[in-house]
Amino acid sequence: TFNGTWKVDRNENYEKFMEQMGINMVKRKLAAHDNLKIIVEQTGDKFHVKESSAFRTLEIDFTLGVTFEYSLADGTELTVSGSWKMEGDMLKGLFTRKDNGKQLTTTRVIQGDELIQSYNYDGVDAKRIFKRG
Ligand code: MYR
Repeated sequence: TFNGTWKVDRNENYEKFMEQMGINMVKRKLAAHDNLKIIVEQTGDKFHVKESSAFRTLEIDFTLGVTFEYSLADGTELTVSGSWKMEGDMLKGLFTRKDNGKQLTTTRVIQGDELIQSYNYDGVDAKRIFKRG
């Protein structure tokens, strides 16, 4: 169900979230308009995600329940480590920042024709909402 091409359509509270993450203002302004696109290919419990944005292109492979590392697209050395699991129709990610040990949780769910990705870090929630591209 997550398979396909998804382009970010709008954000909710994403700048506040990035601020809480410690991303500086210039990068926040750029990241709020990064034209993020993800292409998701799921085969069983394995995912291949092609990410492209104004910042970079990247291919990520992960398996549900298996820890991997992911570096954020903001150009800093910010790296998280964690994993995704499936709960019903929802992808739930639990990641830990390598620099400070704080947790970042994120979920992906399909609602109608949209993919909603929610984020929580240090008490701040945000969403990025994607449409099929
Ligand atoms: C993927 O499934 O696309 C790869 C793994 C994503 C890990 C999610 C980590 C959260 C990214 C937060 C970006 C916030 C930038 C301040």
